[in-house]
Amino acid sequence: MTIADIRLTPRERAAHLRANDLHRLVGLVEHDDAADPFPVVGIDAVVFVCGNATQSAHYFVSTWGMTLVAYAGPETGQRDHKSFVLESGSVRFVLEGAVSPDSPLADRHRRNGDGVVDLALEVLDVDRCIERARSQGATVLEEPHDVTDDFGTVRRAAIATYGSTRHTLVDRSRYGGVYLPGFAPHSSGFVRRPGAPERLVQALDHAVGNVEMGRMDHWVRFYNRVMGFTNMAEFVGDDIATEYSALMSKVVANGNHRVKFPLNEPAPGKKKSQIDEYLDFYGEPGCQHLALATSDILRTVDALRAEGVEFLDTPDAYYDDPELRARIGRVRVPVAELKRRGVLVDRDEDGYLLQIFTKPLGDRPTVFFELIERHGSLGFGKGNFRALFESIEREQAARGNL
Ligand code: TYF
Ligand code: FE
Repeated sequence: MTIADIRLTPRERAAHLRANDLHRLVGLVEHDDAADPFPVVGIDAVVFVCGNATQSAHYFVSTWGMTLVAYAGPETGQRDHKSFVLESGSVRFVLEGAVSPDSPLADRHRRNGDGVVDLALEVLDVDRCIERARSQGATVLEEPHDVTDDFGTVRRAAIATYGSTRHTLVDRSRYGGVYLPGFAPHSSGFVRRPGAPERLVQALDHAVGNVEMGRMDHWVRFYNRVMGFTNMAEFVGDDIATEYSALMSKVVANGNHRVKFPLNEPAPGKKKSQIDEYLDFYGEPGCQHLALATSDILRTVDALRAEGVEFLDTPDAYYDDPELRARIGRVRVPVAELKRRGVLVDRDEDGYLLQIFTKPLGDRPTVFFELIERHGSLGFGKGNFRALFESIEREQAARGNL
């Protein structure tokens, strides 16, 4: 079997992605599902709670070039809240906002602000995964059950992870509808103006969780035991924690590497950790950032900046450092092009990657996005941690939280 033979999801095929594209974009690899106790196909959807999902949907369409594909709300019989389903390449976001003042989502938003409530996973066998999860001590939030409409049946269940975040498990092998039963296809109403950005990102590379001090290894073991995820090479240990930033980080991944979950915890340092700032404002552990893979980070950053998206700045000194220049070597564009935009570069034995980080997306200093363009490297930008964390800390200080 070669990479070209890897089975793609219908959504990936609909997005005209090939296995080789996904290998390049997110490091997709071959994997034997038969030997896996908890075979995960990939991330089914990232579900957000929003203070105003109606307006956030406009933002993701007009600014991030996503496409609105489905909707559920009072008009479709879902009286409690509105749900907007947006896609870009194989990325799927679901934005949820309370309609009823009694909606649990209103309480959730009061607590966390805008944030990720669910990292839903597409799996091959919901019942088998739940059995495995339960036997390993996971909290089952929803038992396996079928949901059906004219387009078929989806089998679902859910387990709890860090904070109030959940992993809904979805088997959509018997379903042909646009998202889930209860959702209506949506194509009108959000008309893209000519020249507006379109499909700026192609895939979800990783989703990072921030957990409390001393809890990182607990959650690494949770993903090891419950989901059979393995630890990726890139760990950030005491060196990073003590020298210039107060955090520790480890990464777990599923067998095919479509799902990569770095987990951060605050570490004692001279200053208040950026992870503590997140925990203070989110109110509990939660998803810190989503890394979105693009095949052209320069075009993507330019388009987003033109729409008003703000990125962390990188000082010129980063690009002028001879040590870094030597380590980076040759990349696909002149370094001046990266410098102009503040795009970071990291290289390891497998290749290099380009990355840049947005400022927090909502009102609270919590969730943000990363753009990543991989060229062989399967890392997470470890070489950039110093420059990145110094930039994050400048923002943290500007907010009065350092
Ligand atoms: O996902 C990662 O590991 C990188 C770097 O607070 C990173 O994107 C790590 C911790 C953090 C911000 C970025
Ligand atoms: Fe990241």
